[in-house]
Amino acid sequence: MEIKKKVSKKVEPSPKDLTTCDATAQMITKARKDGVELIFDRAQDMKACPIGRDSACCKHCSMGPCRLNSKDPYSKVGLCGASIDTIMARNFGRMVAAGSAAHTDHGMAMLELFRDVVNGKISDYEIKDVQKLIDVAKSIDIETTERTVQDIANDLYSELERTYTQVEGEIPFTKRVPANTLELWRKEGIVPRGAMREVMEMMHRTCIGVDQHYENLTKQISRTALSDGWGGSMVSTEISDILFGTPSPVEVELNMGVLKENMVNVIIHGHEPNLFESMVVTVGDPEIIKLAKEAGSDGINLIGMCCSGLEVFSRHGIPHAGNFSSTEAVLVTGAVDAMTVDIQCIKQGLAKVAKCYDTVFITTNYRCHLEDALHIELHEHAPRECTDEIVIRAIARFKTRTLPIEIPQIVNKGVHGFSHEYISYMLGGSFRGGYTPLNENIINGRIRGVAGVVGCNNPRSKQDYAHVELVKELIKNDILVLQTGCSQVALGKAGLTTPDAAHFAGSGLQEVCETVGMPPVLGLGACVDNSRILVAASEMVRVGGLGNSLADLPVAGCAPEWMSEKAIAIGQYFVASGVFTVFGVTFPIIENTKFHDLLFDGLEKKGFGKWGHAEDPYEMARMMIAHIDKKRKELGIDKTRERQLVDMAARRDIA
Ligand code: CUV
Repeated sequence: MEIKKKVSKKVEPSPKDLTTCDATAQMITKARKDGVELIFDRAQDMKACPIGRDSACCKHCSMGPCRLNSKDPYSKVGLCGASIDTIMARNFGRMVAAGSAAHTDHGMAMLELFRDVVNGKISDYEIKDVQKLIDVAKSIDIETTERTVQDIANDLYSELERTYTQVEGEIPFTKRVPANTLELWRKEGIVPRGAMREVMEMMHRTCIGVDQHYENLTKQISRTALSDGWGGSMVSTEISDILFGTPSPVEVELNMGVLKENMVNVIIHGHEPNLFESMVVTVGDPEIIKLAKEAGSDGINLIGMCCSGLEVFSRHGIPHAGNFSSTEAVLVTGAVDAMTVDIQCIKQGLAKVAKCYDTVFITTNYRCHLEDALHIELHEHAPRECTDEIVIRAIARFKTRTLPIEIPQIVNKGVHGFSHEYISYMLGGSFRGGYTPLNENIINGRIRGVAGVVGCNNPRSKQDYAHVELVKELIKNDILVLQTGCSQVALGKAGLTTPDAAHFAGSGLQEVCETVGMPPVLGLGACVDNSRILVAASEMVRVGGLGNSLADLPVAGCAPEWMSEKAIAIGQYFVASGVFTVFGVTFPIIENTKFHDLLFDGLEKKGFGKWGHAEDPYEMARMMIAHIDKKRKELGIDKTRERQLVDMAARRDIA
């Protein structure tokens, strides 16, 4: 182990101030002892640039970078004359373009895999969920009666390819958008044509000297984001379900205690489920298991992290070790024999921490290489070549382990894997499937509304704290919470994703949860699976009684600890779809500017959703509940009800 002693210049904050995750805190302490630097340390050393944070800086040409005064934003303009609104809107647009591109490129990779499975070029994967194939095909008007699976699949491929490559017209999944919402998009000229076109146009329009009106830019910002939510991401979710199976609820184990000292521990971190699916086959191979046992282990222990983990833990019951802020910390255990990464949210810092603890650190995707990582590329026509080699290298590392191992002995259990199809089945049963019971319970007030709480960790705020406190407040106030991404890992670790957690909910939501046997917090999968929330919300409109557009629903969204450009793209497609969306930590737009007013107020007046921002989770809850109550009132289903505060005793209880 090459460990360099770090000379600490300042007093280090207590690990308990950096995270509410006890396992991560334990590993921060160990890393400090070992002299190993983690993201938490870098967050102390590197202060965020205040001008960049406020988006008051433009570096779209070499006359600058131009820096405006975020305290007095209209006092200056850039060299070309660009105003603060233009600069912020362009920066925001590029964040949306980058985030949308990430989801969309991932979705396109899944669709290409599907194409080659269907045309027989790839034989290691197959169509696992034929019913889902038929349902998705029907939803975009593909004829399915008396046709072969092959024929339907071929048509589905050609239709969905338009999501990406089409240059004129509307992307296929606009057929799922409630009529009034779609009408608004058409009126505003923001129905996505194809994701590639929208991202390209967004980049063009944000170049020096092109679109310099924040209102016009905002239209393309929405159009680009919608090509992600109703396009790239939605295709990714649907195709992954068709190929690997639609998730259904299963009890899974979370937290670092899922590592086993006497086993070969292999962690998969990233976003694309194809590698993971092949890895499941590898670790089940008797020959490979034999090799692991010959090396003196009790077997191979496959574990997921971040969104990769969320894609598969409900499909295969594979344990999950933690979310974004814990990916370096887990290596500090010394127990990880190999960590493989593919795309997105892969910290470059991982390579260095892996080196300190002799973990084999492997990149597997041609799009994502890192210095100091071993690259073993996954080729979908022969995925086992990659996954077998990874496990063989992990076994070799197990055999030569020399470092002391410290695994935090914490394992939490949660029920995860709720697809929008399962929610329909669960609430109505096979006799009366559908969203009618959900709508009825919202109308009768047992459920006050629905919130999507999603997104990352950000070391600028205490890990998991805002996720957990916000969700506790929401369920206490009878708001059903749907989750994706790192947020649901936070809630899983906090024990709120079990049916038993129903007693932390308000009496109405509790009653519904107990009748159905469901948790008050439903984990729906990875970030791309936010599309499941869009589909569920559209079903709520279709079933009736809650208005005619997505903007009428008593729902709200939140990413309390966001950090990625992907989160901004997600937020914008929720806002453009009609949802009030609150972001925590920080927001890259200066208050009291015209662009801020448009995003935080003006869009709602036009019939869209709007943005909100707060750093405190209780304030986020207040804003979301107030919005839900406003929508209930507009629908005429409001009853006077007091907001319930979680008192200290109840909070301790939940923790
Ligand atoms: Ni795609 S985008 S940190 S892994 S949720 Fe987690 Fe989720 Fe954000 Fe990344």
